[in-house]
Amino acid sequence: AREQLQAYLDTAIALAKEVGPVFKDGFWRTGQFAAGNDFAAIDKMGNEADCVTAVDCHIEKVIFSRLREIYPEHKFVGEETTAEIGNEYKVTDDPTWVVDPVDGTNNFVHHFPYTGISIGLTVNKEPVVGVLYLPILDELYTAAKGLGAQLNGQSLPLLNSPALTTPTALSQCAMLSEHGSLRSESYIKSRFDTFQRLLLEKEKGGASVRNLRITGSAASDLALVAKGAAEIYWEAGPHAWDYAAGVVLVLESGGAVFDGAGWWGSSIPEDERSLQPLNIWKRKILAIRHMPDLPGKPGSGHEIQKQLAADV
Ligand code: LIP
Repeated sequence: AREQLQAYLDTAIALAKEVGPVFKDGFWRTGQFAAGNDFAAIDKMGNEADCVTAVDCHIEKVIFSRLREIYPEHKFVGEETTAEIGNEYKVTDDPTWVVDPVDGTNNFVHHFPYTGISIGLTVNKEPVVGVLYLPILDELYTAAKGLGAQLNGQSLPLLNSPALTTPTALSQCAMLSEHGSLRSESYIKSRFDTFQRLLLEKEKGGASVRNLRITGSAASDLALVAKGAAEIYWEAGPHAWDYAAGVVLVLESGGAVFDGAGWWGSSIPEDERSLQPLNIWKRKILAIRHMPDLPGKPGSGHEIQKQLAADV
């Protein structure tokens, strides 16, 4: 099984590298003002905050056609293919490649560098392989279950000094989140209410995070947690293709992931881990770095979970 996972991982890495040049080239040509040419950003269903580009569609096609050649019996779920067929997909136990050809499309269109190619694989519904390539930042994140996580070949997390990696209070934690692309008052309000709570709770005698960052790419957020550049990522609403690869990066770098039903990760005591496979189709996710000294154990995620209880 180890060899099989390594082979899947190698395939995903080769594919990400193959489409990297198209991504890089398209990054500077694509734009919101490129109307009328091949590189114009197109709104999905009239929502300017949710767009697609020719590069998204091209990369997804290349990745899926290659994967179909190599693994004809596998299943495939991709952001653009799914959009084309009316957002329908089936989740089975079969090996399933879950791909976002351009995660952070808004960033791509605005030339903001946190945008990349996210390739995940689930087996028995469990995410087991994750590759995220951020071509503009020259960062290739790779991970497979039991095989560890790496950034450009270096093991993650990058920081391994206990003093640097283990905050002892929520107020020492940097948090990443996203406000998503839906523009309805209730949706935006619920997210900003949560942000407000997380930043102000200390004023009411509770615990607040140190700061909040929004990169515009869920996959990048998870990679940043895996890397050691932030302690927490939370989002309600992203799709499975936004974070199928990223959760493997977090889990394999020693972090933990909560999907609304339970916790996963080697840093969570075994009897506290969920028995169900991690459900990436739920569109709710909380990922943390390994923080054993944070109050509210086990797994230190409980303290944060308490703050996010209404939302996760
Ligand atoms: C985006 C995510 C982002 C989320 C957006 C959107 P896309 O992915 O990465 O975190 O908040 O709703 O799903 O659509 O740019 O690939």
